[in-house]
Formats: sequence, C-alpha cells, structure tokens
Amino acid sequence: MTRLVRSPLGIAALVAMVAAGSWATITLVRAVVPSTVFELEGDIDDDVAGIDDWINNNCANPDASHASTKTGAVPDPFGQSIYTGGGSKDAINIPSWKYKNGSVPTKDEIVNSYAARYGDVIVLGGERESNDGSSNIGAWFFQNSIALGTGSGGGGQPFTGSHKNGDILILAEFTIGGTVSDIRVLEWVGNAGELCPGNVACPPPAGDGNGVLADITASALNAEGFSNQSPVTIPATCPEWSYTDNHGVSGIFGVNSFFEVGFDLAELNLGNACFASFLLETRSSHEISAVLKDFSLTNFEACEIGCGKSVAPAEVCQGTSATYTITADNPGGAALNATAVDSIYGNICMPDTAGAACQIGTPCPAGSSSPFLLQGHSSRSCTLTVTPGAGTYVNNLTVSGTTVGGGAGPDPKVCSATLKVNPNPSVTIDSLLACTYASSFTLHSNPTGGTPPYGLLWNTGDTTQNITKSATGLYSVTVTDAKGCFNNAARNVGYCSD
Ligand SMILES: [Ca+2]
Ligand SMILES: [Ca+2]
Ligand SMILES: [Ca+2]
Repeated sequence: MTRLVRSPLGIAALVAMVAAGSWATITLVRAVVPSTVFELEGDIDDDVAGIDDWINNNCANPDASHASTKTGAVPDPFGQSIYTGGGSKDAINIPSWKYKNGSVPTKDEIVNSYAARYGDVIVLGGERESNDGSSNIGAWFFQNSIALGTGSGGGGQPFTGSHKNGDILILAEFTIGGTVSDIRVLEWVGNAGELCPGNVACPPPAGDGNGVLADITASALNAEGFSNQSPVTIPATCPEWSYTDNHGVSGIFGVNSFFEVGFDLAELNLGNACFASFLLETRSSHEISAVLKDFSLTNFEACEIGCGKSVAPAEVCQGTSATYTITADNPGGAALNATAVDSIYGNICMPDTAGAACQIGTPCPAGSSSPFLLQGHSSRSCTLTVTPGAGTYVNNLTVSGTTVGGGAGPDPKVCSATLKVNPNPSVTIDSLLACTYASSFTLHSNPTGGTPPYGLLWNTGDTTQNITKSATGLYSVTVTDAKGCFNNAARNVGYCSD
C-alpha cells in the first residue's frame, strides 16, 4: 500500500511560525494540491479519467498528456554522468561542479528521470536500479539553461551555466519499506544583489545552506511524494520507456525503486517562473551538504522568447508600400507579458485580433496593447504597412518579456528585416515645338536618376532615346530603370506650347 505524506516538516514549520505570531510573513496564495492535477500515489498507470500519470507523459500510447511541459522518460545509462570532486555540492554554484563517467552503488544509479508541468504544479519522478537500502534524491529546477561541458580539467569535466536566484531544489528521502518520509524545499539565493522571481527580495539563506540556499519548506504545504509499495510494470505498448534492474529484470520497478514528487510553485511564491533545465540526482544523505552521486540532466521548459520579422516585398520602388510582419513567440510553458519595440517605428501595440494591423502609439489605441499577454506555447503577430522614401532600411525588432505575476523573464531577442526602397527614375523630353513648320522634328528624352541602365518606351511604340516624327500631337515616353521603377513625361507637339 502507498501512503500519502504531505511535507510533514513543512507543516511543522508553519505551525511554529503561527505560534511565533509570524502570520504577516506568509503570503497567502490559492494552493493547488498536486495530486488533484496529477496521479501521485506510487504508480505510473492512468487510473483516474482526466488526470495524467506518467504513462500519459512518457509513452506515445496513450498520447493524452495534459502537461504544458513534459520531458518524457530521459534515460540515464549505467556508467554515465556521475558527480565527482569536492565542489560538486548543492550549496556550491554550478561552475564548481564536475562530472565524469563512472558508476555508483546500484541503489543510487538513476535509470530514468522525468518531469512535467501543469500550470504552477511541477511533478517529477524517476527510478533507481535497485532498492537495496534507502535512498535520497534531489531535484533541481534551474531557470538558466544548464548543460554538460566538454572541457577537460582537474578532477572531471565541467558543467556549463550558473544559478539564478529562485532556482528550486527538492530533497526527498526514501527509507527502506517506507514512502517519501520527508520533503525539503530549498531555493537558491546565492547571487548577491539579484532579486528573486517576482522582483522580490529573496528569502534569507538557511543556516546549513552555505549562505546560498533558503529553506522554504514551510511554504510547501502541499508538496507530496511517494515511492512504489508494490511492483510497477511498464506497459508493453510503451517501448519509449525501458528499465532494467540490477538483477537483469526488465520492465518492472521493484518495490521502492520508483518515486514521484509534486509541488506547487504558486505557494512557493514562484508561480510562472520558467525553468529551463531539470536535474535529478542521488545523494548520500538528506543533508544539504550530502555527497552527490548519480545525476540525469535534461532540458525542461523553453524559457525563451522568440521574435520574427519579415517584410514583403523586401525591395520596392519609391511610392510603393511594403508590409512587415512582426511576431512575438513564447515557446515556453510560462505566460509572459511581452513588448515589441521597432528601431524605426517604436513601440508596437499588438492588436487583439491575430494578424491584424500593428498599432503604434503611447498609450496604445483601443483594441491593442503593450505589454501584451503571450501565453505559454503561443505566438502573436501583426502587420505594419509602410511607404517610406527611397533608401535602405535595416530595422531591428526587440521582443522582451517578463513572467506574468512577476519575475525576471527570458533574455530579450532581436530580429531584423531589411527593406530597400529604390528611387524612381525621372525623364524629360527636350523642348522642341513645331510652331515653325518643318517637315519633321526630333524629340529627345533625357532619363536620369533611379538605377541605370534605362529602358524607354514611347507611346509610338519606339524604344529609342530619340524619335523623329512629322505628325504633330501628343508624345509621351516611359522610362523604366534596372529595378523596374518607372516614370514618364509627355509633350504636345504642334500647339506652340506644352
Ligand atoms: Ca503516479
Ligand atoms: Ca496512477
Ligand atoms: Ca547519470
């Protein structure tokens, strides 16, 4: 049987805060119990209609995940990517971490890791190769993108990337024959002078956190964690998810080999923060200072904002309009308040109607907005039609965003489009009137400007620069330059005036 444990340490700490009269320090949020949006109970099967379990996220069949972000089952092959060196500690920043290929005791060998996001609820899980003894796991959610470096160095290979204040570390302890006995939630606060998500002061660091980790377990009232109390079998219809234990048995997680944890970012004051990377690790103990063992690192949310800018046509003649299409894109799961600023046309007001004309102005005209809401996994675009004078226009569009509800957003993105407006040529016809009778006269055209060479076309059908005619009447010529831009001139001949 499984047993539900909701962060007993957190509840105890909250009771202590209340007893100490510290209510004012608690931000009241509408907390979500993670198991109401994801099946957290110690198995992977989809038992409740409309609520996902891991087979919905990790298997193509059934492909019915409701997650805004999911990693799928990320394999961590035996003998790869383990921590090494004394700087590889949770309370030391990532540039000091080192890894190597190697193995750890089977009870600490991660086989697969996975995580998913449902609104502000994050769930994570994994399996270890054996259940021979208790195990401690840690799960990092990093706002910056963290990856494995390739440079060699003393004592192992480096990681790339660095902490941002507000990164989350969940510690969970699995004891023999038990479920998750304790969940501890910590927040990185070690970047001096940097605010936490929501642009608020970070919580104070914990005494045992090396001055860089704050213990926010007291806020994590609804955090839940479970391990499996009976064997769990991966369905045969799910080849994407493979598991073999230390005895060579495949497809079945022995008791206490699988674990799953869920927590609500909103009650941690981190709602709508975006986490680019997820790392699951095994640890020597529940202490912050524990020796770190195996890990599995993968991308989580795409904490990026994207921009797109194009213009059609990209080259026009003077006096002809061209239309820019301006796009802001949010590939991540967290909603953003976005702005788009054009280096020539200024602040872009995004229309409420998709694809409608961009508006410009401060404040924005009715029916448009800036900043504008950019939901996760969505994009918004508008069009801007312009008719500028001759010249080459390279304009940059800068799209930036902050997370809804506060918090530093992703790095701004700049994209550009180039519009070339070619000058039109001009043409005159030399004055040559036929008032004085002559049997013939010559009209001489003078094309200038634009982009030579020129093509000429008279209304007589002639294409030469000069034409010699005898009949009076209206003569006109059209000059077309190398860019297809044109102009024309006309003369009346025989009336002693133009
Ligand atoms: Ca489950
Ligand atoms: Ca289930
Ligand atoms: Ca590993």
